[in-house]
Parts: sequence; C-alpha cells; structure tokens
Amino acid sequence: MAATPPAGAQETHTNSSGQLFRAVSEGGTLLAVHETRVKDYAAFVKETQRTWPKAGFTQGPDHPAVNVSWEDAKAFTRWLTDKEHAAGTLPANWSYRLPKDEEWSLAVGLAPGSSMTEEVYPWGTGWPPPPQSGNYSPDLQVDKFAQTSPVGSFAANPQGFFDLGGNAWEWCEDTFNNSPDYRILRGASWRMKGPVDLMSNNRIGNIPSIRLPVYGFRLAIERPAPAVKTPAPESAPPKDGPVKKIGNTRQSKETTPP
Ligand SMILES: [Ca+2]
Repeated sequence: MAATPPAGAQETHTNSSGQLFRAVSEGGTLLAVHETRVKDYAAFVKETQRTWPKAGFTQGPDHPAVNVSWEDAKAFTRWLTDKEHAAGTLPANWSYRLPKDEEWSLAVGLAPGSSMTEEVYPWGTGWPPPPQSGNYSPDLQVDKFAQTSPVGSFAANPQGFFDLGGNAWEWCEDTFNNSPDYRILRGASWRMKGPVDLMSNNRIGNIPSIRLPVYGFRLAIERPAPAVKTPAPESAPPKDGPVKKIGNTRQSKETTPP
C-alpha cells in the first residue's frame, strides 16, 4: 500500500534545537512542523556574524525569523548541517535544505497537479478565513497579532504542520517561473488579506538576496530514499504524465517593507 498514513501516524524526528519534523509522505522528506524561530536563527547569526537587519517590530524568541533572504536561509541550512554532523546529532547522509515546492504542497494538503484556480486554503474551503485560522492581516480580524506571532499559536493542519498559512512567507528551494533569478515563496504572511493571496496553491517569487519582514522559512531534511518495495502492478501510481507546476505564478506583490 502506498497510501498516506493518517495524521498522527507519520514518521517524526526532533533535531538538536528541539525542532519537530514530520515526513510529508510515507518515507518521504522530513519538514519542520514550525517556521524557523528567532532563537534558532539568532544562534547562527551570532556564530557567523552574518548581517540580520531588525524586523522593525517586537519579536520574541519563538516568533519566526524574518528579514531573512533565500541566500541567508540556505547558509543557515549549511551551517546547521555542519554543526549537527560535527556533534553527531544528524546522520552523516542527512542534510538540511529548504522545502521543495511539491513537498510544501504535500504539507499543506494539496494533491500534486491540483487545479491552479482551486479555492482551497490552509484552513479548508470557504472565504473569509475563520477566527484563529492563522496570522493574517489585521484587516481580516482572524487573529490578535499586528505582525508576527509565536510559531504554533494556531492549530496544526491535518498533516500536523503549523503556520503554513500566514505568519511568515516561506522560501522554497525551487526557482520561480523557471527563472534562476527568482525563488518561490509559499503561504502568505501576517500582512496579507486577499483571497487569491491566501490560497494554498498561491506562489510568489522574489530575488534570492532580498530580506523583508514578511519573509522567513522552514527547514527540510534531505535523506536517502527508503529501500524500494516492489509494488504490486495494481498499486502502481496512475500514469498522468509529469507533475505540472500548479498555482498562481506571479511576481511578488510584497516587495516593500510596511
Ligand atoms: Ca508561514
């Protein structure tokens, strides 16, 4: 059987800084259930002396690290990989990276190839977002936070992930519209309020060097694929051709600080 295990039955891993990870599919990539926090990122900045501009508003240690560029986030994944390898807390053939776009879709509950225009949101279907569904623009009046909020302030989704909708936009590995100059961000932020902006399949792109107080990231763990089980012929996945890029592919509207 290749069925996705029910929520709560997924494989998990906890790393050296107490971050919980869940597999996005059976035997698949491990994704952090939370965005990378201020306290996680601050340790990296302190040790590497990397530039990290202030967000411009108050952030506690459990808020998502923002004002982090794609390049910063990638440097963090390399730093943490090296650190945990040296400490022996990460298997030698595992490494940190950012989520791939398709992995992020699995975490938010989208089936590969789901419609570009399907009105599915991280909280389900229907507009407007219900109270306490996530940290979005104060104009929507669904949460009490003016800017970022501690990660995990709202309920996890059925796959066990927090803040996939709102709080910080999340950098992904993938290029945006196949342009090497742009990288994908998913999930919208504490500043967003438009129905299309908040859809689960929405994607924006921006240059990998830009830092904005609405941009953060969550970690993924690359690891060897499990031993292949020979599937029975009837359980082979349907041949629908290559997975297409889904969602609204647009240039970022969040290009300026508030
Ligand atoms: Ca988020």
